[in-house]
Amino acid sequence: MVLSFFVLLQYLPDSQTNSDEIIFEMTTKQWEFEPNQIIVEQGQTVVIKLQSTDVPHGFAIDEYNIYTFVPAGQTVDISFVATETGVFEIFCNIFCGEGHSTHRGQLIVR
Ligand SMILES: [Cu+2]
Repeated sequence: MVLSFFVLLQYLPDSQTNSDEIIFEMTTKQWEFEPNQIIVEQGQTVVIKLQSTDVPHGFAIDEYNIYTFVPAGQTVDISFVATETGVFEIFCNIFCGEGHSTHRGQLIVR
């Protein structure tokens, strides 16, 4: 009985999620993300290769607890599993100049 419960816990996540990985190349600059919208399927592992082409920026999605710093001119890899469906705001969380408050994008998980 204990054993079968343990086995169920071990295998349930695999049967419910899709293990696909999807990779995006994205740039960030004053004051936009390009592309500024990414669309993925629930359960996918999302990898975003994000390059800042000017000053330091941030990449944040509150609902996914993602807060990443992107140094000027560098590329960082951001990876997460898209567990929750919905429309989520991507925003720059590092002050980057006068248009900082409009430095936004969108993640759609469907
Ligand atoms: Cu910014």
